[in-house]
Amino acid sequence: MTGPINPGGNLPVDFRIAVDQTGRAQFQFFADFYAATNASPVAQPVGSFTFTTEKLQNRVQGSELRVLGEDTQSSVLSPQSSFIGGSGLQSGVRTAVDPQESRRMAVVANDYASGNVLVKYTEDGSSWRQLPLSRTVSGKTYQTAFEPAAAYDQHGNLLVVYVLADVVNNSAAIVLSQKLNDRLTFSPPVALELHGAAEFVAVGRPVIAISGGRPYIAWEDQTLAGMVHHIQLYDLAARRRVEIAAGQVSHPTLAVTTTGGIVVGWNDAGQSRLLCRTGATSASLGAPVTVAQTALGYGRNIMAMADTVATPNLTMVTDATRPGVVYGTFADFNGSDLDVFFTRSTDHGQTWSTPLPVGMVKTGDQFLPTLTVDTAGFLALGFYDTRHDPTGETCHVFLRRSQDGGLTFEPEVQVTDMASNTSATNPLRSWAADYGEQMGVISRGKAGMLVLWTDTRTGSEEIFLNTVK
Ligand SMILES: [Ca+2]
Ligand SMILES: [Ca+2]
Repeated sequence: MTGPINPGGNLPVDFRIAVDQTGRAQFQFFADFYAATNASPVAQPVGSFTFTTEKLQNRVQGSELRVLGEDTQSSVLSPQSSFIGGSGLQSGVRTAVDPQESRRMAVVANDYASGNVLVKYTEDGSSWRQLPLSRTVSGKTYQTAFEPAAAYDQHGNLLVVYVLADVVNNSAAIVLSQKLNDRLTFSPPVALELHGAAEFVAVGRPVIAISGGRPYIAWEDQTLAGMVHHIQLYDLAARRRVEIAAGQVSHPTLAVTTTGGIVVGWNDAGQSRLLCRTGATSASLGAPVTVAQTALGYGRNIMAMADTVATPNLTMVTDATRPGVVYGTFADFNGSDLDVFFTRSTDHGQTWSTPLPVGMVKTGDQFLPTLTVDTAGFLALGFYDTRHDPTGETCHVFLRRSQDGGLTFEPEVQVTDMASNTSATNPLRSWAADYGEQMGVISRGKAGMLVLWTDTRTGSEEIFLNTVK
């Protein structure tokens, strides 16, 4: 461009860059500026500039670019507030965050009054939209939907897996529904495993993780005749289902690497050990290896949960900033109460470190842990904890964070300012699910963490949220 610049004046410069509609990755461009004076037509360099940008959404082609460093906005949310509430019980929260745009997040939970799975998602980190997912698959509408889990793929599409079941006739399905990046609604669910009433097969606890554009889903199923349990893995891109384990097995967890590698973990309750299988693809998974021995078996009764047992609840995640590293967390019985442990692998889950306790205080029961790692490599680990209650009946939620890949942890943070109670002393608790087996943590680098848990303070169990900087 050309134009006169008077002494002390300025000349606005603008330029346009076209971005592929599917391109969501960060990119940089470089510009060198030259100026020439009237006296000397030879251009002299003025300066070199580097711009780092990313495209926020695919919705409008070629617009909404922003310069990194301007992202000082963080979620403005009232602390200790109900996030997914309403009449009846809400629990079983899980979370997902878009790996390329951490302001795009989703929270999924059970809503027992309606029998629906609820999804609440945000595109900008501040305004949220909530909707129920369909209970109809293959022309049949089921009585209840529950146990959702969610993940974003590299295009920004949001995938949710959950269970559909008819209690009266034992028919059940594992289904998948997805919201495309630029849509407001979810697709009708498709069944990954479906059993009619006469089959007497129960399915549950689906988990989902996406790697290199390949969604993987794991779940457990159980033939009621003979009580044989299986851990199943479904490779959506290959349309391949793999039976991972059989026996007294439960609680699958799934971690994937950025290069497509898979780690599937589960509780081998019959042998009181946590196992995993790992491989470069779903067709090349190795033999089971031991993540940790436990003293919990399937689980153990604790005062804080009157109706369900505290299980190890193994959760595994990979760290995209540290190739080959996988983290695991689980609860175990120490002879008098429960503690939460952390273990890590540096070889894609082939071998695991000696588990170390996570809580800075081991008094009381620490249980139902969850673990997350963000794209900056910040690791956050949350759990329920009865330490403040000598009776072991009421719980708070605690959080610990590591910025060095789990080698050291920052001091723990108490997330809750009021205790919750799903012990026998609370007649308004969830008599079926207590806390619903899950809590949720989203880590967003230096923007902090969102912690979601099941809270009973209002007298009508619901999902609460707090932000931790
Ligand atoms: Ca303890
Ligand atoms: Ca409620």
